[in-house]
Amino acid sequence: MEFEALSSSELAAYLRGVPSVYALLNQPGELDIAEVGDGNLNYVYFVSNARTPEKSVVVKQAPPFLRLVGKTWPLTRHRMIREVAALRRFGELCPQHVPRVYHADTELYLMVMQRLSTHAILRQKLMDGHVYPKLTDHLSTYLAHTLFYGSDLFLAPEVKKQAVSAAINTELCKITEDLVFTFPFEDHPSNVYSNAFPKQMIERIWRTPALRVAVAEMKWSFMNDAETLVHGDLHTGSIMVNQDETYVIDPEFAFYGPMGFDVGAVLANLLLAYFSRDWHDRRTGQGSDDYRKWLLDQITGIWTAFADKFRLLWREHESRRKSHFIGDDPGGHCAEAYRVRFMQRLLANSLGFAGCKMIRRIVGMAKVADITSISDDAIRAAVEVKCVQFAERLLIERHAFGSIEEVVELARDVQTREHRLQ
Ligand code: SR1
Ligand code: MG
Repeated sequence: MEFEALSSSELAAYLRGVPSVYALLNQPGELDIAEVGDGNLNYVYFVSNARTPEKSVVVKQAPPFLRLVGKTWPLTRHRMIREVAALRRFGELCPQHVPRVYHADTELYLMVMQRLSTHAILRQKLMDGHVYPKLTDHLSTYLAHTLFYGSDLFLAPEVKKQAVSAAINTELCKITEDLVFTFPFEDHPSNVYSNAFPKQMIERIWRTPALRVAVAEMKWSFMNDAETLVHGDLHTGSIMVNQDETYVIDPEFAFYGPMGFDVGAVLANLLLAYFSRDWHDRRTGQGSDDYRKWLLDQITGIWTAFADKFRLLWREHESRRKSHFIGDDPGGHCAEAYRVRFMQRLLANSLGFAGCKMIRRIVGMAKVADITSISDDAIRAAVEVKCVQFAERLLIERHAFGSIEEVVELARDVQTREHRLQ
């Protein structure tokens, strides 16, 4: 049967038949229902009790196609099962930063989840120049807990292998393999270049061997390094915030992959926010350097606090149980030396993934509002060129950065200097 999105009356009737949800909504007489999905994949509804609107939930349903494109891009609806499983797992590991799933329906590929009614999508708030004092602490905690507890650093080998196989997400991984690592770097019909984006820059992306090799290495890592359960799409549109709380939503791309893929996504999207700042300052009538500095401080702070928290979890765990990796190690010196190497490699990987993710948002088909909302073609192209120049350096030089401070220094340099196209 052909898929039809649920009408409000169909959804209301359905929810009335789910006792736990009906109770959460305070036994509603009438429901207010609005379809609000602006993501690329699914339908999303806000549902609230018409009499007591604070009693409210979110319903998310996966259609059998990619919503961004429509029925000509079919997708199995199984992704909803993956998303529910990932939300539940991340919710166990980090409940303060993951919305609760109240109900999941494996026949309608639908879930009912916590409504974050006092929170907003981080991307839009960054564009508007808002500051979130707890963001660094919250995101670093989320990353440290989810990435550490899903990995072989914590799980027993047989449990980890079971978890890897249970999280296989072939279809959505293929989207990432194509749209993040392949199509943006070749002359592909799905690419979209902004009006004034220089042809020279497009050619440079296609024809710089060191860049293409670096991207191939990152793609290999994405496809082969089953290190932990990653969110898989952790851009600033997947993060909801207010002054007190931070939630990570939408893990339908979750699978066992490299830790740096999530860290890199966060860094990449903060960097896109940073490089597009000139325009948004102008648009919002702001214009102080303080906000640029705050964005760069988030990049430094999130990596540094993440690395500290991750190492702490690792050390604490090792103090209770012998490491799988080092074995007998009186004094713990080898374990400490291994940790230093591990974190250095993780930083390099995160930077490589960040580079791919920045370039895909500039030349690939799925873009971000930080950039697309720039209505002046010349300004947009100038921002895009800076993003690509910076991303290229991240990819090619990722092993040479000794610290996150060096990355931020480069960002400042690319932002302030007039960079000629070579
Ligand atoms: C075709 S789907 C495009 C993108 O939307 C998601 O948010 C992922 O980033 C995916 O690559
Ligand atoms: Mg999403």
